[in-house]
Amino acid sequence: VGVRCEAQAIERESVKADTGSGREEDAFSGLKQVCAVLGTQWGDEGKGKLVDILAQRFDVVARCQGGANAGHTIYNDKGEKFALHLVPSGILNEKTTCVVGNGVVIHLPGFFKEIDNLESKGVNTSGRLLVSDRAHLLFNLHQEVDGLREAELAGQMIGTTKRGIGPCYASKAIRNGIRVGDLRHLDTFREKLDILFRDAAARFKGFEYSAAAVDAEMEMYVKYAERLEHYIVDTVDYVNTAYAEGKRILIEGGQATMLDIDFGTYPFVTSSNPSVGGICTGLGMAPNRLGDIVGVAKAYTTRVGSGPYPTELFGEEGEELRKAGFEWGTTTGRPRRCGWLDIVALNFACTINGFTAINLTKLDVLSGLPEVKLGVAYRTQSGEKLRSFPADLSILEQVEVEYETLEAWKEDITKVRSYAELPVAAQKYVERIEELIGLPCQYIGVGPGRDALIVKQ
Ligand code: 2SA
Ligand code: GDP
Ligand code: MG
Repeated sequence: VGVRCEAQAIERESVKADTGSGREEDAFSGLKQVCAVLGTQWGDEGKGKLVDILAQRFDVVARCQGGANAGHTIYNDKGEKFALHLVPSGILNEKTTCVVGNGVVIHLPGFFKEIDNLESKGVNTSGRLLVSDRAHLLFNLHQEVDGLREAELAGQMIGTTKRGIGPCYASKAIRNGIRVGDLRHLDTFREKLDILFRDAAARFKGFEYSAAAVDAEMEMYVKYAERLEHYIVDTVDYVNTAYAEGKRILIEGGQATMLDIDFGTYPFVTSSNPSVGGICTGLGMAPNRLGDIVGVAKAYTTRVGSGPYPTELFGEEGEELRKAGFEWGTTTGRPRRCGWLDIVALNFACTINGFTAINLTKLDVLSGLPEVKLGVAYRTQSGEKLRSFPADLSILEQVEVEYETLEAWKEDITKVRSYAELPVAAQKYVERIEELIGLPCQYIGVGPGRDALIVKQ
């Protein structure tokens, strides 16, 4: 395995002693004080599951971008399922404090619903959930505008989650957004809301301005302001003080690099930076504090929403993967498009994020297929091999993918817990990926449960 692996091996060796605040030694003891878990593909790689597992070794789990478009499915030890959207996936570990950073956009009705749901399932969130005063509020009107924009785009629609994400980030960028901290100044809050309503009405025929609607929203936010008050903190100060005190911080990415507004398949992307830069801007954490950056990659690929997808499988092949992997959206229930693992896209994500290791997930889903394939290169119509993932969608839409076909395995691997017990064909699949990306697949997922993880030593 290439240069990236060697560098990582040396790094790991040098941090062996840093095992955290007196916790037991385990397979994760080598992780440094700050660790990020980021998506490498088009989302839904299984980031939530890894964050939930790692949360036991961290004091703080933080989200830094996105909003309730994210859907992170996790299972507790009793096998109960939790679908989280805004609340970080560390919430099931009662010793962890969860932070919603400044880069996140927060729909308060949804946020409180999520909290109520967690509480009803016996998860105590009290004092364990902090929200940045700098985070932007996402209003129902942003969701409405999201729907109107999609309708306007007709055949060119992005396929958003319609959770209002793009319009809320647009308000932030155009500087009439309303922040969590503004809930402390209710005297000027209505005026700010009124501007948002008027803006939407001026832009969209289908959006009716009414002072009564502004009043109704205002009434709701007066109540929310009271309920949210004890969650609001300066999370920049909180996270950096925690760091200075030696606390261990885990960062949970939402969406993924190929959906990044700068690096993804623009315009078929989300409106935030799910890649590594989003941590600095969305949490106020300096880049040199990041220790481990784990890239989560599905052993195949999925994409929900529109946009180019070179290794997509259609017809029965795609359907087979969708059923085996249960590939339906956690937030919207939409069927996910499925395809082979795309090494070109994965290498692009490795370059941008500087991953220190990969968590290869859902390897179990490939069991029983007649053969497995890896998309290893893109060629243009004229036969030219591309050096990197192209920005130009007209090129991307026409690339010819070069595949490597590997031997498949029939065995059910969901009970396997050590790398050596994996069928040789599965090992070869993993090792070929490592070779192609020059990084170790240190964690390998073989099922949705917490225990269904192989740590490759
Ligand atoms: P948006 O809503 O503006 O962020 O949509 C823009 C694009 O980003 C994609 N996107 C996602 N892709 C995969 N998973 C996401 N979260 C949910 C999940 C999705 C769901 O965990 O399954 O339930 O449908 C997510 N969030 C945003 C989206 O599909 C658009 O392509
Ligand atoms: P996230 O958005 O990256 O957190 O991923 P999602 O939770 O949206 O989607 C991943 C899905 O795969 C969830 O239903 C997980 O329970 C499930 N999952 C995660 N890892 C594995 C794995 O290794 N094998 C299988 N079969 N399922 C997994
Ligand atoms: Mg998801």
